[in-house]
Amino acid sequence: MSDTEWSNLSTEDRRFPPPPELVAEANVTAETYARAAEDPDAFWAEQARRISWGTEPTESLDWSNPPFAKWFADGTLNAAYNCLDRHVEAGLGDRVAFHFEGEPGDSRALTYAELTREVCRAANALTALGVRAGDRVAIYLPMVPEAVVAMLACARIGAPHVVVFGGFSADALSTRILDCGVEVVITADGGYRRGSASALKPAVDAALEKCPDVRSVLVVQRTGQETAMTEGRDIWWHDALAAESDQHTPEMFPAEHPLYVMYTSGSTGKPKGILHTTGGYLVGTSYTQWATFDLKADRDVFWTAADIGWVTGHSYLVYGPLSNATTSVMYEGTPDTPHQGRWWEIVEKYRVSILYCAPTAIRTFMKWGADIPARHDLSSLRVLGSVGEPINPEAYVWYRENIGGGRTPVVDTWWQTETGMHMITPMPALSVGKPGAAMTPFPGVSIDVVDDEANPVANGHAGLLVITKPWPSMLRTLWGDDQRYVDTYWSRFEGLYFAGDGAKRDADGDIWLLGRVDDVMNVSGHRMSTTEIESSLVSHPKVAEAAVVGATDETTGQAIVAFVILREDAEAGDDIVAELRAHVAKDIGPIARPRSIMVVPELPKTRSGKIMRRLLRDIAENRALGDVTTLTDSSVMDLIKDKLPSAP
Ligand code: 6R9
Repeated sequence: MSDTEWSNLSTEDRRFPPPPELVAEANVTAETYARAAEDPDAFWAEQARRISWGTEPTESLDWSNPPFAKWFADGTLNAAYNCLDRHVEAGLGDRVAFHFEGEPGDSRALTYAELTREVCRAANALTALGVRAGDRVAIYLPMVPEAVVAMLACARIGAPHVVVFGGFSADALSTRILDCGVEVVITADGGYRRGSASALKPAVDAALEKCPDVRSVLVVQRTGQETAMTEGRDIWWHDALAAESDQHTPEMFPAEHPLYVMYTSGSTGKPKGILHTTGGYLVGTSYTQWATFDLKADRDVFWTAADIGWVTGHSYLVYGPLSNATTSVMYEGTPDTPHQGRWWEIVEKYRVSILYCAPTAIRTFMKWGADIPARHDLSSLRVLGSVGEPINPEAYVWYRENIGGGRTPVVDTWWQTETGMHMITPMPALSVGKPGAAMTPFPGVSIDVVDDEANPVANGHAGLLVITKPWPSMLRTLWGDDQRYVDTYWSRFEGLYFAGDGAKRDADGDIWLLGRVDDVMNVSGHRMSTTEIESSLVSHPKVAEAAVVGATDETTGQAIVAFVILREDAEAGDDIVAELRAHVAKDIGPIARPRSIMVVPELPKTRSGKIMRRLLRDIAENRALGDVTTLTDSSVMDLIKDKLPSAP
């Protein structure tokens, strides 16, 4: 059996055609795909006209020095102007840009006019601190509007921002500050999380002990808690902004001017600083947000329930929505504070029409039970999105039925920090949805599934996901490490971008993601996808979440070990393990039956909701735990170990 012959036997044949009222007003039609396929360069040049340029670009892609792409290279623009001023100039100043909902229940609406003035003040304040175009600024904030203001102020003056997730440690922050040569940091006293104020500033103080080059720290006051300020270095954000004018003339920057660096963990070694530049990134995020969610900016209320410290927050909470003059919701806290219906209360309050979140959130809501969303009026919702991991068919159908009232299409969007924008997704007003499948390459994007020799696989087969042509919002390199960029993404196959994900094409040629290639299991010579076995477990009525790993096994090479979280109303019972093993064997085949199944209270996750299977493998193989610094909550590993009867 060749390395890329996967055993994928599961079948899913439920289908959901698009609702007629969406079809009648579809943003994207079959003709869009045809036009994009015929001439991708011309197609992207057409999309570039969504953006307001200082100097219009005369060409789309410059691929003369692969794999280092340039897009719209002779154009100039200002990203903040595109997200703010131009909407105010067009008479949309009074439109709400953000309905901010704080965890304690405070709320605040910011119009485009107000946001523009705040960003101008902040841009002036950064300039006064000596920040110049090209200087990197770190942003370490909770989910508050100032995070958006800070990002756009940086963009406005051409200073690439480096947003570090507020849940990361002082160590993670200092590593990123040092790698990126940051001299100015924007943070807050603290933020609200799980019902109480949690401090942020002490982590900055600790991080900066290792970062002597940081000369200024702007501190947003969010919680009002006691905060130590270092004389000569720390300044309150509100004082700095109050001292500045709310007028600022945006400078036009070349399209390839760096917009931001976002760090993402590699499978080995230090985090990778993904570099995005201005023109292509803005065209890509703007067009995809409009197309994938069938956005009607004059009436939709859009909610990306993701942290700003994740690429989803950058592309679909900030740059995409704002460039399209969208009204968005921004929520600070956790979904169960003060009660498990908080999200649905927010949907009802703001009449949210498009909701975009991660499968992990959906599975958590499944665990809590359908009666909780049922208590709220969710009739405003018309499109639902998913991102971050493969969405199990059962979670997809639950989402559609219990959140979307059985009306709403679900778009499962596959993309990466590196791609900057959606790359594979159905279209809500066109596709006949298949639960669990991301389905179709985005118009103007070229995707393939190949075997180990880079040959495209036939329909019905699985292999490795590659991107075969450059796209506007692709990463340009890894910060300070061109060689690692080439090695990581462009060396596996000549001329193809290697995404690191497994995928299969079904009989119709539609794409199903199978999980990271480094998570793939090999059991008695069968290459098995963690995703498919997890989906089978989640399809059992008693299971809310599942994580599957391959543990070394003397006879089979690897053995399937599963960790499951039961639904809140499920009776565990003594025979649950036998019941679940039999269920998988029946659903997929005896080869997929897990060797052992452990019922656990929590699973280790990253900030973007990805299960850290590496840590579960450590447990399954009885090893000391590896690095836990990117876990949202490192105590879950103790919780899991405590609950285990006996690790195999
Ligand atoms: C946006 C984001 C990228 C990795 C990616 C893949 C997984 C994301 C997915 C998905 C299946 C989807 N992933 N979306 N897998 N279906 N719809 O998540 O970026 O944090 O860089 O992660 O996430 O494995 O390679 P990032």
